[in-house]
Amino acid sequence: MRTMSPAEFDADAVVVELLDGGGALRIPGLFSDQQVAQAKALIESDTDERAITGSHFNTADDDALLQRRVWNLFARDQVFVDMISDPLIVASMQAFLGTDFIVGSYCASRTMPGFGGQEPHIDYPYWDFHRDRSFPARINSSFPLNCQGTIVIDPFTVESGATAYRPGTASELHYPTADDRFFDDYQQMLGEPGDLILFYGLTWHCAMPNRSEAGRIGLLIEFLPKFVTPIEDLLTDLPEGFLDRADPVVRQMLGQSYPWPSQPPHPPLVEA
Ligand SMILES: O=C(O)CCC(=O)C(=O)O
Repeated sequence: MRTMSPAEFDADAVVVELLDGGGALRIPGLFSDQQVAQAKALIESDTDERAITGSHFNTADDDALLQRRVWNLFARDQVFVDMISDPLIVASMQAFLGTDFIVGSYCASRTMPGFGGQEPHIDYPYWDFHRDRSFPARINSSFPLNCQGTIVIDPFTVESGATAYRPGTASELHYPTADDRFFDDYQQMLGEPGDLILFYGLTWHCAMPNRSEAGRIGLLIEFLPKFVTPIEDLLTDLPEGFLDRADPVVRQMLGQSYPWPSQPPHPPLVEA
């Protein structure tokens, strides 16, 4: 996986790496120790043994207990809003998905010791591409409809189950099957707390088993072009007045700059 330090950041080079290179890229040390510690404390508290008896965890489902998620981090705390608004993230997504990109999902995933790993997959909006006839004719990988971001909170190591991926698989739109023998040939997105990893969601990937003694937290972001419907309802649980107080880029991420569907007369967008 290519590493690009914040000092050598180049948004056009990010695009080339995601589309024409291996499909994944790491920007080390983007977030401060303080941000990481704050995020970690909040997610650990939301996913500790007491919290998982709460309504959104299905305690009858072992997988859900071993991969614990906290959804809609916009609504959780300002630290998460600050992290997703990092200028290097914004510049990367503007270059990759267009200036009016939006966020489709922003959650934390904490895999616990004993977690068995995920099936290899590709991400929304392609995640049911195994039903390929439900997609438009001749859909292809020539331009992106998704970018995934992982903010590393706990060390992403081989032992803790850093995300596995098969470099180069984004060049062809194909949902991985057993015949692709993903686990015969993969690399892992290793990272340190505070790193950002970007990858194109067409790249075959999955969370790996957590064989360490500790939880492994990553903040998982899904970015989309302006016209793709988000997978997660990010608006309903926002605190009162959140959108009025939010920075323009956060409002844009939450779809507030895109006026359609609308009531007639349908507004044309005017260049700002
Ligand atoms: O947590 C990971 O390593 C990857 C997560 C992922 O791909 C997913 O939840 O769809």
